[in-house]
Amino acid sequence: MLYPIESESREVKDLSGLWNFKVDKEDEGLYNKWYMDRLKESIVMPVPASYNDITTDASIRDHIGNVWYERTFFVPDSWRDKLLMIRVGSAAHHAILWINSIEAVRHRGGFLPFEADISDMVKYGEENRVTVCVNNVLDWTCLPTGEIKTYNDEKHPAGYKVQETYFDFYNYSGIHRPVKLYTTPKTYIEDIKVTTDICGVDGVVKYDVVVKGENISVLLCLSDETGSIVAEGTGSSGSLMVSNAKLWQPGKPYLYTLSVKLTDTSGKVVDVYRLPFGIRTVKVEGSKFFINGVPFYFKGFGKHEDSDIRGKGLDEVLNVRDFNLLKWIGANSFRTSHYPYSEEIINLADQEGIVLIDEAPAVGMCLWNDDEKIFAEDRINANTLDHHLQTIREMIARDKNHPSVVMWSVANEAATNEEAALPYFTSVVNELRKLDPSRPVTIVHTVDAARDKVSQLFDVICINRYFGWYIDHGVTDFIEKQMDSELLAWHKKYPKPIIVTEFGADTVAGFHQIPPVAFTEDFQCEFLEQYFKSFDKFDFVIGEHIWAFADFATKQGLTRVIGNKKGVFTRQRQPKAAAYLLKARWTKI
Ligand code: GCB
Repeated sequence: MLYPIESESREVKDLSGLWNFKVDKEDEGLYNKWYMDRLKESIVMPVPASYNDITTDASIRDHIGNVWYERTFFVPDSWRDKLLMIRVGSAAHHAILWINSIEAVRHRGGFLPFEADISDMVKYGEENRVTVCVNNVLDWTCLPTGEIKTYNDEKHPAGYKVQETYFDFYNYSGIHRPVKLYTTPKTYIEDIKVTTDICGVDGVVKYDVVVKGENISVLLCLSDETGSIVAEGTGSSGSLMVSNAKLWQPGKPYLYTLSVKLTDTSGKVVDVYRLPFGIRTVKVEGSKFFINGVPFYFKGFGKHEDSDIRGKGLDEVLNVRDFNLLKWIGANSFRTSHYPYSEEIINLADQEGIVLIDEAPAVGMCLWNDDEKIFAEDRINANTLDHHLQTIREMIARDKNHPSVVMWSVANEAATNEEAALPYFTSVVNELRKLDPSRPVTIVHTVDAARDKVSQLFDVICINRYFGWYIDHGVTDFIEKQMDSELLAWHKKYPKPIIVTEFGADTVAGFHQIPPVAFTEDFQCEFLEQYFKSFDKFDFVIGEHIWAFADFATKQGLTRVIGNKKGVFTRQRQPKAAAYLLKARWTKI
């Protein structure tokens, strides 16, 4: 799936802005066909943004079910002989979209784009209407998984409903990423796939172009950052050589552009798409992770798409700030915990040379209770797996060409100690490797090595550990020892590279105490230092990702005082004391 761009043959119209919005409190909109007409008694709502924190009304923030968005747009007459697509960057979590009352597309899953050909639904040279019904209910048939709990007891109003989630971030909802209209010619480039290799000092660029239409020739032209042409070719698949290639390297990115042109039998150019990409290789060998043949050590964070007021809505200002902070602190990577982030963020990572572990939205697959199974007929079952496989396909379709994406993560903290987790993740990993044999695959663990049943499927082991926080809370003295024995146990069972993808302590900015106690900035520093003592002993530890980059919103809970405070930066993206400690460490490694 290609990102919508402009070219001499393509136009893009961004429908971001203020839309009409209505909460479907009685769940009647579908039944009463609200999409047939303008929404009545709507309020104004920005797109892209989560709707939860924008109004002052708790019943909107906490609504479980459908909400409706609507706006009008104009389609110029000049688009009449083109293909017109509508593309939603993401809508959390499920959506149905109508154009002028005609259903154009439905989609399940809140973190990946979907699109539809609406050429035959719009009125050219006139005003049109787009209506989107967005639903935020999570159940066992989708990712992330969740369940609705309904109370029928004397302590609650009859039928009182709660959306139960098993993950630790606020269930922000709404249209989170831009809605765009884009045109292509009727004969067009539907997809491009690029994989790269290095041969001595040269780069090898293998490409596959999917074309919609017949009697068409495909021309390829590869140019460097100065715009100079470095290779040319023809045909819908093949490979191009770039002599003396400049590699895409962590911290030193270099992007080439592959221009794909379609010409008709008379030689006239029909469609043009320019794809930025980097030449680089990734490989796991022994207990090392190589980028371009050089061992790579992951320094960075688990993050969230999260900020004040706009929740999970795309915010380019915030994103650029985040990348500036990552560079300032000496980080080279992050994990898109716990779902695929916006394409705009991944584009930034390509441009800024930040390495990504791209994670599927499979989070909360653990009940933290040994007496109950989550991989079970009435919970994570064949329907969940179908959706997981679909999500993997969509994630790879979207992100396959990004040099910054060096590894896929199939899930965060699943109950991989359960028997049924093995066939489940075997299917997921098989699908992933079939679609993309070029990248290593990982899973992020909470279980311990002795109980894990799935890690033989993966190239890299990722573990999240909270010694001194959820275990022996407030005690930093044994962290090093606890971490040592944990790492050695994993290494003994699976001699593979290990990244510690989470370790962190809630820290309220401005709290200080000496000797340190939990929740102070002093404690966060002392805590992190103990982990580093352990990591630095083992050469199979190939990375440290602190939880978390910044403070973020969670559901309300006894352990969360207005959100999770494990950020090294505040939610407003200002440093806590630990940021200086990390900067000192990471600029040296
Ligand atoms: C974890 C989860 C992460 C939580 C974190 C915490 O293990 O992967 O989503 O936010 O712990 O702070 O509890």
